Amino acid sequence: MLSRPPADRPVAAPERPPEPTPNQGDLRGSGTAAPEANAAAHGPPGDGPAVTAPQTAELLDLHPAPADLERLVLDGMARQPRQLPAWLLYDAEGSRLFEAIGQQPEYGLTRHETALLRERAPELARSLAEGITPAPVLVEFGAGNLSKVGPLLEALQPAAYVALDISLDQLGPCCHALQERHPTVPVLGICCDYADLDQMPPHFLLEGRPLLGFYPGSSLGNFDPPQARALLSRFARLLGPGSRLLIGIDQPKAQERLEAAYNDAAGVSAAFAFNLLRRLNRELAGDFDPAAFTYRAHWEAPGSRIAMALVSRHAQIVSVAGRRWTFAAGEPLITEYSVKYTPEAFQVLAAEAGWRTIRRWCDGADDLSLHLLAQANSEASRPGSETPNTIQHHADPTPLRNTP
Ligand code: AVJ
Repeated sequence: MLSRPPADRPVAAPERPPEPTPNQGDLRGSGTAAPEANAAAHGPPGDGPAVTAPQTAELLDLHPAPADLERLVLDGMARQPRQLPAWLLYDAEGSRLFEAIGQQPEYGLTRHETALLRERAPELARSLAEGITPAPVLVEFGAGNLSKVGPLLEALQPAAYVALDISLDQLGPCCHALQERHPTVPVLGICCDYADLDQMPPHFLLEGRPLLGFYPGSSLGNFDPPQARALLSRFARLLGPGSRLLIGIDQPKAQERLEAAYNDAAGVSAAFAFNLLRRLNRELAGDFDPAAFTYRAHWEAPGSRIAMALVSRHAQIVSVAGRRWTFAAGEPLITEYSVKYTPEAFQVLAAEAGWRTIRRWCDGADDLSLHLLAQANSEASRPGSETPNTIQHHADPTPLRNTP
């Protein structure tokens, strides 16, 4: 576990707007009031006063301190095979490169999921919020550039939107831009690592209202199944009893298609991995020579995953984080895994973390799924009109298909 940096590192924190719900006590945002504090009052959609002033998104920075980074890298380099946490890929340049990956023809995940979210937003919002009162707060995990949540915000009109992400460079400007586009929904951005989730500082937006989770992009695939299970349990604890979670999951498909998606012809996936070496050189006094590595992404059927690695071209010694490390010729440094789940396998994993699948939506080709989960042991997880495990197909209502 990361030792958490102090919780009070506000970047910009508008004053808490007047809250219509009881039971708020004197909970305060962990930030301090910014001079340009927003004067608008917010209520649940429909019964709040009109917004009269432009909003400023609030930002909290809980990003791991450099000492934590160093320890993570030391741990990762000492593993066999060497493997670094995938979120290290997302510095400012890495976030930019990941956006570019989403535009590569071979990589359909971002495009298809975004389209599915846009086309199904009203239905998704209805299912997410059914029977939930008062107006919920929508919490997005790994929100990135916030490019996916727009249609859901419009359809759901939550009491607030909280975006968690590891990259503050990206989160800050994107939160402000989103706040401008959605002036009636208070936006809070929290820069943190998932290890922080169990010790979130109290914040009024995360108290006193039902929380709905949103985790698109199949980012769960970066974790191995035990870690993924632990993360889903952590989400359950953060969101609280009765909450729901809408999660995007990429599915297994033909090996050639999968490998092409992570080896795009333009070389953006490779550049994304190589950027990690530049980050290590810059932030942890590394001396990696990118030319001494090649990028490789291949399908590992037993783990149902793509393994992405930088492979040492020859025997070499590299310094990073104050130590020297030998690489044998051909030795990999794993930059990330991308685990793919069949709908059935994902349901099992989710159930082990206490989540019941209410519905699944998929794209026309059934390449990826959006699963709506509810906490298994809560009353609120059983909206009367929904049949458990209903599969909602996007384009054609063929039965659930077994993917290779
Ligand atoms: C953000 C983890 C979903 O695994 O498809 C894409 C990351 N890395 N290409 C994925 C990624 C290289 C992506 N996730």
